[in-house]
Amino acid sequence: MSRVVILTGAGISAESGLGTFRAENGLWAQHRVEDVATPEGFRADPALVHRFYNMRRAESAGADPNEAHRALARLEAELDGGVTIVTQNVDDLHERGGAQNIIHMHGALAGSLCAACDHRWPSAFETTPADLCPHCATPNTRPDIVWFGEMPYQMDRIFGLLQDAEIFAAIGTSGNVYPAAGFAHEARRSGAHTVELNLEPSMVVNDFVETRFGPATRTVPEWVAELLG
Ligand code: BJW
Repeated sequence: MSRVVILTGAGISAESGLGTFRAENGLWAQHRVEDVATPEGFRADPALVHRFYNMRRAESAGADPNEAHRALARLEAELDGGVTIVTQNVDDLHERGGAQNIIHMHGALAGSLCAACDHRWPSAFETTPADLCPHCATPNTRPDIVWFGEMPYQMDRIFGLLQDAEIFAAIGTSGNVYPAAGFAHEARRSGAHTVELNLEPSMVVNDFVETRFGPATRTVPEWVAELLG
């Protein structure tokens, strides 16, 4: 077995101390999604959006990868090129946990993007609306994050991987946000074994043949150990 595609969401970083989005006390309970995660919100109040992502960058820097991140890195190393992690997360805990083959489909806190010319560059730790784009020199710096209404990154590559996958796993994601929520359906239609690892059933649980419920720091190392036999 050598083609494993793993979709991760906020739940895999929850036990590292990073908040999820849709929990009762989650990020969307504290901030209106329209204000901080849409291009319209950014145009209306760029300072608020910069503050929100500066806070997220600081929280991410203060968090450490957990056993679930490290188990996926082990799987990737031992299956030697057969594993791709497609993460919706904008933190860098997969990288710091030792994984290498990672697609950040919703962007990354580590990146800045020019809203005027689309130039991308490594983000400063703290950003402001006055920051100039190093390419076009206009003050249109925004976080390189995929907001609602925007096209997630590397979709052609991801759909190619889903079509070829032998195993598709979704870890710690609620299945509320498309296109990621449709990946299990796509992979299963193409013949993959689909497995959900989550604290509770997601919105798309019926697209999975196998389910494992519990905290990611327990279920993911167990699942990886079984796969590696
Ligand atoms: C644990 C755990 C533990 C907790 N162990 N588990 C109507 C129908 C269909 C689609 C649409 C529609 N209207 C609009 C759309 C499109 C829209 C969309 O999906 N809207 C929905 C709300 C309906 N999507 C878009 O706009 C996307 N773009 C797009 O569609 O482009 C067009 C296109 C067409 C065709 C093909 C391709 C593209 C863009 C979406 C961008 C999402 N951006 C965000 C914010 C930016 C990132 C950031 O600031 O960090 O990304 S939204 C937010 O949700 C974030 C996340 O990546 C994303 C997913 O959240 P996630 O990770 O699932 O977190 P939670 O909190 O929801 O769930 C946590 C889970 O963990 C739970 O299940 C817990 O149980 C679990 N858990 N602790 C294991 N210890």
